[in-house]
Amino acid sequence: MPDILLTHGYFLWEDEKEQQIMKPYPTLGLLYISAYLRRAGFDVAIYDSTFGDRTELTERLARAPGGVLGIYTNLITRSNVVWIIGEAKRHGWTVILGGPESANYTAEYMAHGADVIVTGEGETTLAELLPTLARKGPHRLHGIAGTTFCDEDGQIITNIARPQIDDIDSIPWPDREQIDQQQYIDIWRTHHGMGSVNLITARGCPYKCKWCSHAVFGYTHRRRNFMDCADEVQHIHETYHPDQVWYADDVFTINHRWLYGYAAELKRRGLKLPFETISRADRMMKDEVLETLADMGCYRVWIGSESGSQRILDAMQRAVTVEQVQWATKAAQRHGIQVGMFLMWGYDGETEEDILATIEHVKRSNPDIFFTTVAYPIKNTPYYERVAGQLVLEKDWATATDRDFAIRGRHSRNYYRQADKWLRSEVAAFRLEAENSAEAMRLRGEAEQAHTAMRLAAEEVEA
Ligand code: B12
Ligand code: SF4
Repeated sequence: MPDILLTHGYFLWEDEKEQQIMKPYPTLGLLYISAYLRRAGFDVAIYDSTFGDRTELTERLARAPGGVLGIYTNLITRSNVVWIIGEAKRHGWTVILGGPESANYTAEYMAHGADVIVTGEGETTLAELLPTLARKGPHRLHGIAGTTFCDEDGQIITNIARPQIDDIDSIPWPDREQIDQQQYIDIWRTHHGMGSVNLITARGCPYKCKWCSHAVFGYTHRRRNFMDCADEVQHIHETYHPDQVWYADDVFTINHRWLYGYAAELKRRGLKLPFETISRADRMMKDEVLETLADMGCYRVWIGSESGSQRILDAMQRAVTVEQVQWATKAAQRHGIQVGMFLMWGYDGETEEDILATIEHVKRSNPDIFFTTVAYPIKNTPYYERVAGQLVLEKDWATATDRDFAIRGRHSRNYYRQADKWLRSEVAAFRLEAENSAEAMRLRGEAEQAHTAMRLAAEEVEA
């Protein structure tokens, strides 16, 4: 039996929405943990639930009762994780949780059977925790920094926080050999013509956007040495032959000096893999940065644009201006890089005027693609604290997610659906104006209808 079996609660074959999109990536956190623990001499196995199913996982737990199971948790997997905990406990396993979600709900997860919750980075904590668990069991873990557990009297004990790993270059690369990385690439290739592999070049983000969860890395920002990143990309290229990579960093262009050094190193090695990534407009405000990205093979950059109203951006503490987003979008496109934009409806204080400002902003920026969401409060974020008094959760905690919170007094979901239609029709009409004025006019009519429907829905509230 391995010292630890790692898994996560995401099952691709149960997710009909994602099966339309088909852009799965492995959970890097588990792969990092596996690599670190194996290097330290532990025996680690991974059950990658992305391509697995519940029966197979249960069989695995039943086959070797009494082991240690580590589960990655995030916002959308709560009900699955609760189910896995139940199965694991039924077969006598000790359950450790980690990742951004369990850190926010330690008491709730423990009430559902979890033995230990790890907060923050998992590598060093697990390396200390596993031998202690084997020696003392799950109720005498006093002093193991970064953990919460239940003592012999049934008291929940939270140990001191563990300092973050100073030198992230000391951590080995993600253990991609432990999973079927090829299956991810094949799915991408079948559905998008391009096989893709994800990697990160940094941990954490120092910005303080109020709705963003910093449960794992706090507000630190630690970058890897660009030589080591180039080695990893070269290894990925030579081992898996993907057609592209995805830098899953929070803000890929945060450090320009690093970016130039990294780009030069990739160039020196003749490595030009197309890639997409996420950044912030204010960290893309130089042609040199965009030229470098394009030169490296960047074909799409995603920007959290959120709102076209400066008032709302400021309320979110985004630390960016509407003009910066517009400039960065146009400039990236000028350099041949597509821009994807994330937008958010319904942030605290948003008015119809702000919604109109967002529509005008999207028209003016004209990104290649944009996605919208209705703002939801992730536990332990400043946004959550701000609306905490208005939150209503109609589902049972174990089957809900933070996305299911209704915010008392906020406009209804229908209101934001209409706002979304208004935006999409306006932008589509704007894009067609020059070449197909009849279709543009039809779309404008649709936009007007949606706007009217939104106004009619203005009195409907969420809870
Ligand atoms: C890339 C990314 C995505 C990608 C791909 C996800 C993937 N499979 O790789 C996409 C775009 C698909 C995505 C989607 C979503 N994401 Co996302 N995503 C990220 C991002 C930017 C990087 C993830 C990553 O690779 N991190 C690097 C690794 C090393 O860190 P880590 O996973 O946290 O792992 C460490 C620790 O958590 C811990 N640990 C992890 N697992 C375990 C297990 C055990 C047993 C232990 C002890 C420890 C442990 O140790 C690890 C190493 O130190 C993070 C933010 C971030 N910087 O982490 C957000 C983040 C995880 N996403 C988030 C959200 C909200 C979402 C969505 C719900 C958004 C939405 N509205 O749809 C969806 C959910 C989709 C899904 N299927 O999970 C939130 C989660 C908040 C929360 N409380 O759960 C985050 C934290 C962003 C944020 N700052 O708010 N995401
Ligand atoms: S939204 Fe992006 S920039 Fe803002 S704090 Fe989160 S990761 Fe950082």
